[in-house]
Amino acid sequence: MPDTIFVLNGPNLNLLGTREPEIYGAETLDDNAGQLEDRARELDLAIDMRQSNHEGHLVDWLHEAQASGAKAVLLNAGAFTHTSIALHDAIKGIKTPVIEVHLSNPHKRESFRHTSFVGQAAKGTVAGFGALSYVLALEAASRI
Ligand code: CA2
Repeated sequence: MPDTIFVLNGPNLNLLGTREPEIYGAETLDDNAGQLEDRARELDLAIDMRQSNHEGHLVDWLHEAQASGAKAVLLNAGAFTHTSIALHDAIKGIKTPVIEVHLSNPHKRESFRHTSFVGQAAKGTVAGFGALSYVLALEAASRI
């Protein structure tokens, strides 16, 4: 039975591929999931990929990751990254390692994206490589 990695995506990431391709790439979230599944199979891992526009769902899923024995969580919390103490506390509240993921590099963007409450609690961060950020984070998850 392969270990499972939760891949949690926050608000507006369901719109990927429809707007702002210069920032987020032209691929949809499903395209990204497909790429990730391919690499996961090679690493003998299973992916459980979800998206929600609701902060509480992401909190519940972080708790579920621990309860279900997932090996790690890849978390792109979208704009909640920069606002959510609840996600910060949820990450600190579980033992499952959480890797922060971003398509863009928030540090190259507006100053309001420079603070990450997720990153301050996460094991590490991969950002700025588009869909490849998720794959690189999966590599990290497979080694920790
Ligand atoms: O770069 C990332 O992955 C972000 O987490 C994406 C968030 C942004 O608020 C973070 O600062 C960085 C935004 C996701 C919204 O994605 C859209 C995609 C297409 C059209 C509209 C929004």
